[in-house]
Amino acid sequence: MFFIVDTMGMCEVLAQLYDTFHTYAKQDGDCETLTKGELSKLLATEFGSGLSKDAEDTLTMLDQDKDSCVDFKEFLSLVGMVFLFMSCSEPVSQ
Ligand SMILES: [Ca+2]
Repeated sequence: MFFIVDTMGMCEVLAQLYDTFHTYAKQDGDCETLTKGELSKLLATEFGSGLSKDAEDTLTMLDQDKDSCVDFKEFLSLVGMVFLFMSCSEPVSQ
């Protein structure tokens, strides 16, 4: 998902993020929020198995309104953290 950002405009990136969120959020019939199970599947599929083991901690961190689910706004916090991590992890070219 994140490797195609370089070739996409901002609107396309947001549309892709929205589509990805809803692909997982709709699995329990409520397409507006991710449950812990849906978040775990999203993390495993989109970020690799390492993060899926921490779904409970990730949900707690993202769940700003404490409703035990992650809405799209809260999901964007995760995306921002991943992009920040990726930008800090890239080697400095000279
Ligand atoms: Ca929430």
